Amino acid sequence: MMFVRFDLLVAALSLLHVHTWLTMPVLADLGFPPWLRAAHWINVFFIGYLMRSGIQILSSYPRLYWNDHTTPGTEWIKFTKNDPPKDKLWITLDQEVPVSPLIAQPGGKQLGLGRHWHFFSIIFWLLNGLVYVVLLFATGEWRRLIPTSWSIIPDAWHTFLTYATFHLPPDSAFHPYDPLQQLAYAAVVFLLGPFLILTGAAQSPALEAQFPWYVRLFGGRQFARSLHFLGLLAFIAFTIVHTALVIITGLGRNLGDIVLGQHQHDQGLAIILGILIVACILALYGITSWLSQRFPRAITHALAAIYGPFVRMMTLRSRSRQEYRPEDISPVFPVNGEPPTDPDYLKLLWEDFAGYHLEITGLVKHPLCLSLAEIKALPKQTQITKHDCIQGWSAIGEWGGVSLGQLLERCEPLPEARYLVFWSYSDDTSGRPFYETINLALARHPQTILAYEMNGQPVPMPHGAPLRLRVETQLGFKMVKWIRRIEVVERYDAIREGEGGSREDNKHYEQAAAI
Ligand SMILES: Nc1nc2c(c(=O)[nH]1)N[C@H]1C(S)=C(S)[C@@H](COP(=O)(O)O)O[C@H]1N2
Ligand SMILES: [Mo]
Repeated sequence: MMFVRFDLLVAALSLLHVHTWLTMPVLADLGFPPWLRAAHWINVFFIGYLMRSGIQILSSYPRLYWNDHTTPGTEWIKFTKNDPPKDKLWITLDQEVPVSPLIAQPGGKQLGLGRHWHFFSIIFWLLNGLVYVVLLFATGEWRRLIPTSWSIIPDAWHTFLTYATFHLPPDSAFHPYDPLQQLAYAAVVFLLGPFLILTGAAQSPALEAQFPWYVRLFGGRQFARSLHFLGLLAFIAFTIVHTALVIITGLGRNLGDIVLGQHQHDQGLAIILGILIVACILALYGITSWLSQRFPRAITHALAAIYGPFVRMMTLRSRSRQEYRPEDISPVFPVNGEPPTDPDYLKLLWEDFAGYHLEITGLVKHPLCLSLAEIKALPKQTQITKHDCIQGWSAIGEWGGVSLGQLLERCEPLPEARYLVFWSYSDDTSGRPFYETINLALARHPQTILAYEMNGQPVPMPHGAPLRLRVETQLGFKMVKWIRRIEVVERYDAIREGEGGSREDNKHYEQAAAI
């Protein structure tokens, strides 16, 4: 998708004489060609999904920050009154708020599904946008959109004053757009759109692991998240003003243009068709939200099947790593996941883990069983990295432990081995042992470690004592805490619900959580 050769595409289009029919009706009579009208409504459809699923994602941690520590109390805006208690252990999952399906896709506390809808829509929104921009330049339609003279600025100001004093510009001001409209549309297409793409990408842990400088350009992940949210607000504001002006300046005439291609056509018909299109779009949001709530697993699989290949295409395999400075370490590192209540674990905790053993079994030549002392005697690796929770918060910490790749070298996975299953002493939200899987490539990433130290101290109990996984290209939920044992397997579909982990089974998160 990223490798589209615009020059070749444009050349191919002109060879096919697409040029001639695409521009019909020609610019001179100010009609809108069919491709442009289609692109407009496809855009509306997917932007709606993006806004709705964006609100869904935000609601799982409805606080925004200008710093990557997301220290409680330092948010610049929040959409919840449920502040974390100061006097007892709280987990970030408690911060999630349910949202109405009227404004969110699919509504409720469905972060996992919200993300699937977001990623699915991005693909089609981008493809539609690409086709639109290519055709815009291939046909000369761009001349309507992109200002070619600086006089657009005073002209737009003049138009603004006209609207602001509750007047309408004269018909002669529309070519077919008035200067303010042209400027606003051009800014939305060529500035706001790209801005949302870039700030969205800056929130991906895999991207940050490969290109830490890129995320730093935006002042960090939380800065990017806040900017992404402001972009959403800008889009909502644009949608409101745009719709209002479409109605005020002549609904029949405007819908005539964007539905039928010509405002001279039957305006009554244009209004009926326009309302029908909008009603269909809204109905599809409703139906797909309902289906997502009713059949979450089927919808997850369907959406992931569509966007998965695109995500895999962009999967980052780089060896490069995050390395923050000691002064970057967060003052408070939030906790997520309820600690174990298993008597075996409590006994170990009581004895300061003297009796703890880590087992690595399954498809390996040499199964391992190591005490904590034996693990600590192995070469130690430390790293200062940013933890990205799927809910939206982040924190920087220093982790010390043993390279998982080295442990794998010692136990030698068999040729059919593909995944590692991490079993925890704690329970997940379904009341069964928490587990997660990662593939061998992730397990062998140079920054993947089993950590027994956090910020220079033994890992505190809430953060996963005595041993927790760190896999820095993934979202937080993959990093199993309170590890009981590791199993090497060929496939995970026979384990529990078969989705590849507790969060995948219960909350429909994705198995490879790199974004
Ligand atoms: N056993 C277990 N491990 C877990 C979880 C959990 O609920 N149980 N939560 C995960 C999630 S969602 C996150 S964000 C991180 C949080 O790690 P922290 O508590 O050290 O911040 O742990 C992950 N590991
Ligand atoms: Mo998380």
